[in-house]
Amino acid sequence: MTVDADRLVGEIEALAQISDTPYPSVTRVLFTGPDMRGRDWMVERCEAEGLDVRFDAVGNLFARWEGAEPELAAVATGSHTDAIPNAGRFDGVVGVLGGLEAIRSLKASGLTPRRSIELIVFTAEEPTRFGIGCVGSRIMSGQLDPGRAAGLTDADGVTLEEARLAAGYAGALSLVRPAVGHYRAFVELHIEQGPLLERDGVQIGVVTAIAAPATLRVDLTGPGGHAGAVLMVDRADPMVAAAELVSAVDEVARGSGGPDTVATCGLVDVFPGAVNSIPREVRLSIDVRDTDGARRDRVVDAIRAKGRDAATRRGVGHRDELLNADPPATCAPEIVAQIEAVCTEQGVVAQRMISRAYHDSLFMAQICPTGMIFIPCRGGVSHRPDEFASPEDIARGAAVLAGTLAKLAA
Ligand code: HGY
Ligand code: MN
Ligand code: MN
Repeated sequence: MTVDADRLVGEIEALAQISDTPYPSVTRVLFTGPDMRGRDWMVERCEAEGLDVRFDAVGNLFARWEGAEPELAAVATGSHTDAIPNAGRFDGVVGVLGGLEAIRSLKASGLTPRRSIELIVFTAEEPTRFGIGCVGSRIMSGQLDPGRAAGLTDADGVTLEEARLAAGYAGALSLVRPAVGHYRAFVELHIEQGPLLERDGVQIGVVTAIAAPATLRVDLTGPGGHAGAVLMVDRADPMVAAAELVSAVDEVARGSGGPDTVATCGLVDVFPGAVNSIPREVRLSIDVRDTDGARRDRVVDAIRAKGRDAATRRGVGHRDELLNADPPATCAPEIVAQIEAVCTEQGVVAQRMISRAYHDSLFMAQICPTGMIFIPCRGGVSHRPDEFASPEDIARGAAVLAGTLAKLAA
C-alpha cells in the first residue's frame, strides 16, 4: 500500500499555516477564525476527492466514500484539527490528513470497498474553549447529554449552543448520536505524544488501551483588597491556598501507588488579576489521568479533600466541580489484530502500547470496535511548537491505516 508522502506532508504543512500563532506553533481553538478556516480547507480537500461531506449539529465533519453495499455499517477513521494555544502541527492532523491520504491510496488502488469508509473530523477534541475535551465524540457516544453540552460556557460566558449556531451548525444536538451499530469499526492514526516508540526504535504503536482522563475545577475565594493596605493578620488569601493545592496535586499523584497516575494544574485563573490587589478568586483547572479508573478516582477524591483542607487552613472559600471523569477505553482485540496483521504484511515493526493521551477513540470505543495506530514523534514532544513527526513515519502510519481500512471494509 503506497501513499503519496509528499502530498500528505505538504497538506500537513499547509494546514499548519492556518493558525492564530506564527508557524511552527499552531493555535486553532474551537469555532475561532483559524478553526473555521481549517474546516473550510478540509471540506475542499474532501470534496476534491469525491467524498460526500456533511456536518452534524455540533460541527463534526463526515466525509464519506460510499461502498458497494451502502446499507452496511460503515468503517470510520479520523481525528481532530483543533489545537490548543501554541501547540504543534501534527497532533490530530496526522490522523485527519493521514486518513484522507489512506482513502486516496485505496481509491487509486482500484478498490471498491463493500462497506462505506468515512473520514471524521471531530469537533473540540481539545478542552481549551469549553473546559472538557472530545465534545463532538463525547456527544456522539452519549457520554455528554445534549442539554449539558448546549449549556457549556466559555471564559467569555458564551455557551456552546450560541457558539455552534454562530458557526453555522444548526439542528438538534440530540441527532448527533448515531444509531446503534451505525459504525462497523473506528481506527484513528495519531502521533504517540510520548517517547516510547522512538526510544525503542519501533515504527508503529498498536494501542490496546487509552488512559482515563478527569478534569477538576477548583474555585478558592477570599475578600481580596488592597495589596498594600491590608495587614497580613487581616488577610485570607486564596492564592496561598491555591499554591498549597497545586503542590498537593503533584504529591498525591506521585503517591498513588502506581506509575500510570499523572496529574497537573495546567491553568490558573486569577480575579481581579492585578499585581496590587489581593486575589478575590483563584480558579484551578486540574487534569488527572490513570490507566486504572478506580485509582484515578481515588486520586481525584484525595485532591478534592486537599483543596477543602487548604481552604480551611487559609480561611478562604472553596467549591469544586468535576467536569469529566471518563472511564478508560479498551481497544477491540479484533482491531488490534487487524492492525498487527497489516504491519506484518507491510514489513513494519510494531509493538502494543497504551495511550496516555486521550483521543476521540476514547469515546468511539463506546460506539463500535475501535483501535489506534501510533507513529513516533521526536523526543515524545507534543502540545509544543517543536512537535515533530518525520515524513517517513507519517507515510508509514497512513499506509498501515489504509491497509487496515481495506481489511475492515472488505
Ligand atoms: O489532552 C489530551 O490528551 C489530548 O491531547 N487532548
Ligand atoms: Mn492534543
Ligand atoms: Mn490529539
